[in-house]
Amino acid sequence: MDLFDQLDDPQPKIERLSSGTVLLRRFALGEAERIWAEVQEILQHAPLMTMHTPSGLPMSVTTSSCGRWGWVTDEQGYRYTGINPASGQPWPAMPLVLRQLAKRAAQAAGFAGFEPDACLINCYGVGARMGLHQDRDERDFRQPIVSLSLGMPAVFLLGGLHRHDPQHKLRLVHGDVLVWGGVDRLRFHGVAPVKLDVHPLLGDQRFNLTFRRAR
Ligand code: MD3
Ligand code: FE
Repeated sequence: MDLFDQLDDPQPKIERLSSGTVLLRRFALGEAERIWAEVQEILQHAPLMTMHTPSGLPMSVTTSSCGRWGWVTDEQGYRYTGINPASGQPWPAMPLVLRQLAKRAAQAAGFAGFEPDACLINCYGVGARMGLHQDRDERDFRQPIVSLSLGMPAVFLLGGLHRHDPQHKLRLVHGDVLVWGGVDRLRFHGVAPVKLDVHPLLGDQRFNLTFRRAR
């Protein structure tokens, strides 16, 4: 697979990368402005925050959540909570346009009946990254994860089921949706430091929304 083929091609295209991993290129492009407006509304009620890993290190990504459950990390560990620790309030509801996008993407990737109850919102400025990790704070690993990229491009690192397995690089651009499930659900993954490539809608930011079934 060529990392930089189809650079900025606006045409939607479905690519199965492995048995449980499907890249829906530009799947959300037509709705991206509406989605971005919803994200900004959510962030009015649940502002982005810098969270700390259980070992006390600040993450370079700032985060918020919407939906019944929100993902948090602090000295007590990684987990989902029903209350935003910054406000003491429940997380904002997951807007219909987001929930339906996630369901349609999961369906298109072969995971019918996906009902997300959590949406983690990650914001990357220039230089922000996410180290190699697995997503294992959810209860049922038979449920897939749907990820939507908005704004500046990023290079996504897709490893295997073991930390030192070889990694593939994948360039994700505005409107791309990636769906993971089945045998790929516990693959290690991360994001390389984001480079400046100003986006017309989001400016010097990259947002990633991950839709999950937490409980
Ligand atoms: C592969 N976020 O929030 S989402 C995360 O771009 C996270 O912000 C990245 O990894 C981001 O946990 C990438 C794509 C993703 C999500 C879950 C996965 C890839 C995955 C679970 C298993 C394998
Ligand atoms: Fe992850």
